[in-house]
Amino acid sequence: MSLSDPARAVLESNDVDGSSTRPSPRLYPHQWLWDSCFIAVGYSHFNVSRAKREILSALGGQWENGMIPHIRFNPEVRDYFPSPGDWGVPDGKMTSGITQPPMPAIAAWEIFRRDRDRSFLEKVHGSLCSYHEYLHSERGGEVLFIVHPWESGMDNSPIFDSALQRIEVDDTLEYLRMDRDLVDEAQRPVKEHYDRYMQLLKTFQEFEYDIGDIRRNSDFIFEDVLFNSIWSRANQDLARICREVGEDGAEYSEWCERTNEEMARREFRCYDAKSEEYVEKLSCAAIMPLYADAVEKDDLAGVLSSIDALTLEHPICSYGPGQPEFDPSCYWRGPVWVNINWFLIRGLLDYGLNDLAREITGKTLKMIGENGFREYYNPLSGEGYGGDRFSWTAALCIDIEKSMVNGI
Ligand code: 2M8
Repeated sequence: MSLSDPARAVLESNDVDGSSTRPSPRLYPHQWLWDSCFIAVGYSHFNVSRAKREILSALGGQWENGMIPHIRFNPEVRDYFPSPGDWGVPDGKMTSGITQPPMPAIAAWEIFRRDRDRSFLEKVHGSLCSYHEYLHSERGGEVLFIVHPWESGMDNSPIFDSALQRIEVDDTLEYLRMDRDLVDEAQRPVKEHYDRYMQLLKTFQEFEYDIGDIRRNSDFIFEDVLFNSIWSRANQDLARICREVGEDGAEYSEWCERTNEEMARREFRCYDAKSEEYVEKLSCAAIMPLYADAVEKDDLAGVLSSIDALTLEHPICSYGPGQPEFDPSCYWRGPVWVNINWFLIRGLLDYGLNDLAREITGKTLKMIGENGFREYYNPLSGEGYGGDRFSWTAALCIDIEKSMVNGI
């Protein structure tokens, strides 16, 4: 039985106002950047104008300096933490003060592939370019740094543990978490992590969101392979968008090349830019260079062995089993996430590794079919955790099912 119909119902039920979607009804009641990009990819298969509105709404939160924030708050919803007040961003904007993996150009290109509507690209092109200019000029150019684990989207991945440990927490820090009341606490980040997430928000406010000052003074400055692989791929797609609207996108293609070269030189390892150490832990970030087209065809052995090491009964783990921090039920410390499987499937197809892509596609759809549209899943049992009726699981399930039908 097709999963696309129930998936579509999930998306429609999480719709807020005809132009933005909650990642999940109670746990995440606002609009998140990369969630909306995945959601738009799903919508592009059955309601392309709704897909466009999702992206336009996410871009609507863009700051004057080009940064696109990772959350756009719905002013009518009060029960999510941290609230706009906790972020204290300049000019009282109703957004967070950090970004997320730079997916908008990728989503815009996916939408264009469905209906070839150039006027949509013309509408988003300026905003996408200024976002990429911001990332390039403010976040390090070739390989970008992130200033908070939330920017990676893989919030409590053990790859961030030692960088976070450096952060000293004020005695006066006080906050109330909502997520503990909604899902099992054991499946969420621990207090030690939340303290540090919140301490970073205080640092941002202390430096009035000036990224230069934050770069010099904050204890968390991290160069993540997932974020950078998406950055690379987004530059490829932005170059294509530029060509469609009659502009020269060569600069973005060059940025993509340089990021890929530098990631390869670093053997695709994440880098703690504060301690100046490579992170040797295996996480799902390791598969992302495939999606960025950053791996030479002759050098595929390394990434294939990472895929193998991340594969249990239900592929693929967000963090490698066998390492001490692996936990099959805790958020980004082991569970399967459908967006990561989607990147992997796309990357494998781009490299012509169709058998493995087909195998992972089949297992992903089976896992969703048996366990529902959950936020994340146990890689051993397939049990679903976290938010239910999770939007990006539904959206990407539609896309994955389509690629299956189209004959991989
Ligand atoms: C999770 O992150 C938010 C903070 O941004 C949270 O824990 O409350 C992450 O899984 C992130 O990748 C995702 O975009 C967000 C909404 O689904 O939830």
